[in-house]
Amino acid sequence: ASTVYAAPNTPGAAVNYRPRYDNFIGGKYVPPASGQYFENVTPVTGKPFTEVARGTAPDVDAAVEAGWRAFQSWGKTSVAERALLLNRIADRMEQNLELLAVAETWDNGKPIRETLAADLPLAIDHFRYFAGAIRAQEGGISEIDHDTVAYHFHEPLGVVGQIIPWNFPLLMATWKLAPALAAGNCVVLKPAEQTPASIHVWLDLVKDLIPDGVLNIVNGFGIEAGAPLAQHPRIRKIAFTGETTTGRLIMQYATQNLIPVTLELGGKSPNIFFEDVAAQHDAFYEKAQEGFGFFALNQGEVCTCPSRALVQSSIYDGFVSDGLARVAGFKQGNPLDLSTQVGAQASNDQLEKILSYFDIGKQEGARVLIGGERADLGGDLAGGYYVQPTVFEGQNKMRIFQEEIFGPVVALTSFSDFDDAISIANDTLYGLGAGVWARDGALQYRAGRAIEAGRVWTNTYHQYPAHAAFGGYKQSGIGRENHKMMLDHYQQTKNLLVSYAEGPM
Ligand code: TXE
Repeated sequence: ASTVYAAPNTPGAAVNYRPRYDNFIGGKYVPPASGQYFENVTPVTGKPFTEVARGTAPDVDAAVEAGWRAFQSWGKTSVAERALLLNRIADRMEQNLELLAVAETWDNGKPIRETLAADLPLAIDHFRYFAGAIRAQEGGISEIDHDTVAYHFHEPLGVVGQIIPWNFPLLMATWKLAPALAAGNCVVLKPAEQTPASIHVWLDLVKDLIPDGVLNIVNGFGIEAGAPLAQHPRIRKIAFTGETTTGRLIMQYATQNLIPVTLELGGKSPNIFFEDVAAQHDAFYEKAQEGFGFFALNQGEVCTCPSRALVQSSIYDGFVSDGLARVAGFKQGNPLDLSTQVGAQASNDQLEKILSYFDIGKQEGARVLIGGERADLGGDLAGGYYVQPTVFEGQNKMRIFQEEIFGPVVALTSFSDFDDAISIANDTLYGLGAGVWARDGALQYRAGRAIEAGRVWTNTYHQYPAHAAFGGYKQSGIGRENHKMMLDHYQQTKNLLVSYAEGPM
């Protein structure tokens, strides 16, 4: 018998949502200026479970002001104090892992085995990593001449804006929050309107640890709350994760105030299987097969989803038929069931977008090798947003190969040789992730260097350690997340140029 976690707000539940969440400004929950709230729906059943403040420009103003008030002291705290805050947040999360995992699964639809094993542990480690990174950071001194010294200090930016997507609500918030707070900034954060609730469950757990105004949360829609935040004349930086077209808008907003932007945008990542993978049907071959199946991880709602599979023609038939058998074995079902591997898409809009790409793929002549329909799981789940893991076979000029679908869908094609593989891989607007599978070391290296993407996994995929740089080439974004180099995006350099000479210059 498998373990099924109780749904929130039912007997035995690990977490109970409040019926309503306000904005969080200056250390307090504050009703929205509009007086309006919007429903938050769980993708597991398609039913509303709480309501959330519908924030607008006046709420953003109040949050930015609260941030600046807090910055007067937070910006001058010792690195030890900031590291301690991050470590305490991590500890609190670890003590409440199950609660947070159930909250995240309910809000987003992703399987509980993922939230327990990946989303939450990665988020916890992220806080710990930046607690360590900030303590180890050092400035620099340039000796200009015997009596003259240039000191270089890292100073925080001030109040920064952060706009979060719905595919990894807690982890994406953590990716942005941990470095920003470590560097001494205050934050105004806007969660995605599809998944605002788990962040409030998290906030309820940690808010007593955070000085008032250091973290402010304004809920709401992109145009009503996100745009006023990104355009606010008093924020010093905007960080965004979401669609490439929205990223373009964010950059335009940022030009109004000439502030830096970091953008984490879409992808159409190639996953390339060279022929030596199938030289033996051993553990390595199984690992490569697992890598092929990763397109369905997190229901494909990952910016680095390996959504294009490129398999060398000499091994194509056998490799693909083994891959399809694996996909057929994926267990799709109730996301709160510990044995479920594929859960629900995060929203009805996303479900409809994926279904429309099923039609597009079929119309442009791609062949459905498996899946290709909405999944009807019946019972309580009948109203949820479930899609069959799907493999399309076609060629790289098709829209299903060029446009981000953000579902458990892979577009599969073959290649003849190395040059063909690289030219297909790079024939895309995007450049976020890629996978290379090969036994030959020189082949791995040459492919990794030739692919235009910020992260090339080699003989692995979907690993997200805190200390490996992550970010896009081409239209997949600007800047990096993770790794201590991320601190550069949240700090500015103060140079003190001092003469200790007694006499005239
Ligand atoms: O994204 P948006 P959506 C891709 C994925 C998905 C598609 C659409 O392909 O199907 O984008 O998703 C806020 N000013 N990704 O429409 O609009 C919005 O409220 C300021 C890839 O949800 O980019 C939310 O908080 N903010 C991706 C956030 O931006 C605005 C993750 C993301 O929403 C805004 C998510 C505006 N004008 C979607 N408009 C990834 N890279 O992982 C929207 N927002």
